[in-house]
Amino acid sequence: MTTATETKTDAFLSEVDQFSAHNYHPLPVVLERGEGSWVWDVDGNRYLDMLSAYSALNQGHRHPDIIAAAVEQLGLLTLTSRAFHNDLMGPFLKALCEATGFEKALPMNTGAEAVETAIKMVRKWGYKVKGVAEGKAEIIVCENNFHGRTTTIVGFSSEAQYKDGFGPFTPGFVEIPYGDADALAAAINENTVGFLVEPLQGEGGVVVPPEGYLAKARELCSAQHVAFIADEIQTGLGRTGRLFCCDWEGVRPDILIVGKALGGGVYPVSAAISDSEFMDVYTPGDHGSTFGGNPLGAAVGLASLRVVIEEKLSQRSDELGSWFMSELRALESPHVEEVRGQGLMVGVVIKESSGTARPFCEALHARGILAKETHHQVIRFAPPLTISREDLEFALKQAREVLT
Ligand code: IF1
Repeated sequence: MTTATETKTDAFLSEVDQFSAHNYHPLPVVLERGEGSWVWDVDGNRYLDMLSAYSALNQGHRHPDIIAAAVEQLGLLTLTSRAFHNDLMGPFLKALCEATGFEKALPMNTGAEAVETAIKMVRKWGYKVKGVAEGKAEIIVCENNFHGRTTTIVGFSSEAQYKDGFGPFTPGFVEIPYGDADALAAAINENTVGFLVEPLQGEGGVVVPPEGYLAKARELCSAQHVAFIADEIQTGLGRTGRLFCCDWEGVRPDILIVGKALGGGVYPVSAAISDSEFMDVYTPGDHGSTFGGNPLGAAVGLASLRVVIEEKLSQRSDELGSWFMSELRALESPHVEEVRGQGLMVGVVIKESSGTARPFCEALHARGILAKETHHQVIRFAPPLTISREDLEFALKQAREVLT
């Protein structure tokens, strides 16, 4: 029951507390509407969204072109399953291949499914093409990685909590330190089929690897016949100031994984993308998804991709991100250890002596800015790439008050 002093927010929070699994610790804000970079809560407060659903909203909330494409498709056909064809999947995958420069794409829904798609693809490629002995395939992954929440994926996480209580895990993964090309060189052996890496670690705390790392890793993989698999689910589609973060070092992966913003914040759309050498290991019955490649997702994916390209969101991200980061650095906050990132993927690292990042996020919330901490010490700023300079100035003003 809602009493006079109880807000609508309080009522929603207690309902969720009662009926939802307790697998999250969100900020106590209940949103009911969004437009562009702004969201409104159930009590009428307005906030600037500086998280954009962990980069799934690069195009902003309810981008008109994406909504129009979704609405049009809702009036025609939404799901066929892959037992039949639909007339949107082809155009969507063609556009995706053209934008990324690959020959083929396999559509899924969530990021974790696309990662699993890449894992299965590279294992089968290892056995059928590279000639690895049955059951011996190894995939090298990085410490501090985040690739999703399936049992296989959490099995190669270095974060104790992600695995605790969820074993036994899938074997065949080897962990090396992130950003260390020598460690990669040392870890590769005749059973290595792939190297799975985030070109910039998001959940790991917005960790930018040393310059030249991706190019060096690419070289090592090419020399040893190991597939370079880039998880660009969070870094892709303009987030870091290039269409893909690997573009910063002119690196073309063998398998590119995209998700999040491919669905424009409207619908889950992901894909594993590669040339035929890898994709063609899949034969009918090997892999699939009820919803992957469905016409609604394809229409949304096509529109989402177009918006990123036509509105030059990579360039916006690069320009606004550079400016935003330099302004944050210029604050010279006594609480800030470091400001790091690429494009509009920015991490503000709070000094241990100043506590954790959480109270800073709460203070920002109170000032109309939604941001979320990651790895205790890092405030992550990742607004929609469509954000205006004025709105980013507002965020900066609030950050200044909270940090200094
Ligand atoms: C949550 C984190 C971010 C990802 C990369 C694959 C996936 C993700 C590089 C899986 C997903 C999400 C998951 C989401 C919050 C978010 C997140 F904090 F959990 F780690 F962004 F940093 N590869 N990241 O970042 O994609 O299956 O979720 O579609 O609440 O778990 P998914």
